[in-house]
Amino acid sequence: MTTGKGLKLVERDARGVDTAFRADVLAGLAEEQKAVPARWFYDDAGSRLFEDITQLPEYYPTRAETEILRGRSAQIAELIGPGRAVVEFGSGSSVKTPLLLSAIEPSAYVPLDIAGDFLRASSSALAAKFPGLPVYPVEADFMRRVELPAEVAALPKLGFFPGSTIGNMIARTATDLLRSMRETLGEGALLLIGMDLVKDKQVLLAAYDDAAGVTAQFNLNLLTRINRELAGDIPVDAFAHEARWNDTYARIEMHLVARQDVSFSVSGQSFAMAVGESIHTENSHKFTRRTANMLLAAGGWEPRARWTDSEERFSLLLAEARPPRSAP
Ligand code: AVI
Repeated sequence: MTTGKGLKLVERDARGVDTAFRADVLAGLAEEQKAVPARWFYDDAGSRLFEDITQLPEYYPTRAETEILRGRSAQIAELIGPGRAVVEFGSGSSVKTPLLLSAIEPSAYVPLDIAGDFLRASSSALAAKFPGLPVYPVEADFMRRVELPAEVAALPKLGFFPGSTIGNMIARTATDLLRSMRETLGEGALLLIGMDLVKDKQVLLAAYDDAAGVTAQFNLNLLTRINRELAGDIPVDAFAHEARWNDTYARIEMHLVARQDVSFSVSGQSFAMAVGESIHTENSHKFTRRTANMLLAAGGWEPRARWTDSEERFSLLLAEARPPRSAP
């Protein structure tokens, strides 16, 4: 895989198969607790289903974070100040990104995303909304340090990572990402990051297992994608969506549970599952004020400010990349 402007990030074999997808699926299905990384949810159908999830009555994070960005824009702007290059980790949402950009008078906007087509489409929509703002999309894997465009090199930076996407990573990966963000943005940079909060288990379970079954479709779509792209014959109807609360790690887990004994093949390899066995497809960690601060600190970021929505369901944190201290 290569990174950088204009280079292809998805490696495909002679038959057009995404080799990283195949490697992750085959390795994950061979594990005792079968697991597929959540990033593979987002093909076209999966991305559309995720958009639908954000509109569900049970799925509060998007509304809660938007409420914070709208209601606290003056305070957020005062702490961030004008003239920063906003570097968004991901293509940007059509609602949250404009709210931030109109609040803080930035001097440039740099969205980073591995999915080039999506990046280009959302960047031009945003450039049309903010005609005076220079937009420099960069097609890159932001899990590693990214070379930012020369045009923003001298500008102070603000990283933006909304949605509690950090919660989809285990602590080690989340720490690595925060460190990479620090390397990408440089010392003195600020980071505005969304982190979903620990709350009543029933509220959390409903958010990940909605009455209309959209989250179930989102989860099951992964099997449809595997069948289509990796020559699989998984009997999708033989699996059920399940959301579980893991109290040890304070996270919602999504699983696809076999409703009967099943055997299937993917890319020519055979697998079998007994009734009740599952494929673990996602973690969504939930934070407290302290665990959020601890994670930020582990990644080299000092917490500066924190806002929550009126029902204290979701938090938005502002942190600063300070030089490491050698003593307490
Ligand atoms: C993208 N991410 C922050 C979502 C979450 O809440 O963990 C993905 C999601 N999975 C099921 N519903 C939403």
